[in-house]
Amino acid sequence: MAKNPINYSALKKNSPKIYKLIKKEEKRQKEGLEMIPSENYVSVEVLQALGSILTNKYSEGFPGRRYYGGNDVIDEIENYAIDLAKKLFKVPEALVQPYSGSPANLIVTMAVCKPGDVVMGLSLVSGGHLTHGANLSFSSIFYKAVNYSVGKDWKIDFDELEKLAVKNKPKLIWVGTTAYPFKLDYAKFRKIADKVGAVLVADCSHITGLIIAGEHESPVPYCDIVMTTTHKTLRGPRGAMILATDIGLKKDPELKTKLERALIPGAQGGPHNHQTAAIAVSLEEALKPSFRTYGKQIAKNAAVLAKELGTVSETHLVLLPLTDYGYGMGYQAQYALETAGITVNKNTIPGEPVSPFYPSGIRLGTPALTTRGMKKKEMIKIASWIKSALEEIRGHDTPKEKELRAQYIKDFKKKISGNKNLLSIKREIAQFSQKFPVPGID
Ligand code: DSN
Repeated sequence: MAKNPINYSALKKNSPKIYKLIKKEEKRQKEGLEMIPSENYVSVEVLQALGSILTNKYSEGFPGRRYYGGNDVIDEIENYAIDLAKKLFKVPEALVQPYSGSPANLIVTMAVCKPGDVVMGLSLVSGGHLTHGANLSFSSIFYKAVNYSVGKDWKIDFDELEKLAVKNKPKLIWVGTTAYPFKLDYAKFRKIADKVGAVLVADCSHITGLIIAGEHESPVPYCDIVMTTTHKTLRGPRGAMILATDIGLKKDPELKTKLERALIPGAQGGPHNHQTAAIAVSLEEALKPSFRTYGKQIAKNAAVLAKELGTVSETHLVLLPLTDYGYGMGYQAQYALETAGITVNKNTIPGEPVSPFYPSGIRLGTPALTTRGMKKKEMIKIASWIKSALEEIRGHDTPKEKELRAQYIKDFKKKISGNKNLLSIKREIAQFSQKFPVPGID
């Protein structure tokens, strides 16, 4: 990793308000433990590409086929990013312009389906994503969404999935998760998709880094299309890529054109060229052998963390039920941990007994901590801090009466924000974190 050459002197002088807020956020990112599994720390090189003058240019269209002039350099940048994506994922076609994961999933759905077609995805409460058919998302507003779920063992229930697919004849089946601690069996998904004639699309955003590291199987040999965000385990800037596989193109030679049209004019306008360049930089990084080591370490760390917390993980994340601590404890746990300098997110658990707003679990991940160089010893220490912090939420159950909940949480926050144990953990963590640098932050 390069030493930090990020210089904010002009911002400091001329936009002091934003400068100070950046510095405040730098302190939070450096002194705390970032454990939201979809977050990471990008390299200085990625930051530099992202902060470049490439943001000044409009480039609607694709390399060699732009609406505006002056795009020769942008074409080179985008072609380079596309080539790197094709090489890394071993696919024949790649689109690197999607602004982020949700627009990318809209683009994929528009390319594959007509409004009203059936789309199937894992339910939100089972660890799926909003854009795979959740209520209020475009995916259920403009399409007929059918959700499959996980069984009692928290693993995807393939019997249910198959029955639902046979009954509803989906045009598209999503295989992808946001809060699922197990490996995915793409071959089983393929078999079901083939049985009902569905297009199979992987949204591997969360686990892309693990796939590159060889820790998880690649969806490319099984799926028609693969979508990944670039800012999670892949450790690039915010953004996304859509990859068309050999299977997908063989079945539908028009697939690339359909995806491009759904992107522009379908869902987006001009690409974010600074983002494209930063994606290229992160793909260069992901092609290095050191990235394989990084990806493997993410999974090793998550397995240790899970074991210490009394559960299991085959991925980069731990989905921790808090039912032993009380009723609807996710919110309280998130806030108590934040007070202690540990950032996680409250999360529903399969069969959620309370509500998505006052859920019964938390989701924690290791990608960002692993980027800082933490390993087994540190995971054990962090698990002990987490367990100690969670003791402080006992007795603070979410009220059964819905109308009392908002005020209860307000009062809880006030009470816990001065908790001595949590504040003492926060000081210890700030000290401990000094040893693990964050790229771009002195
Ligand atoms: N918000 C992302 C996550 O945290 O999993 C998914 O889009």
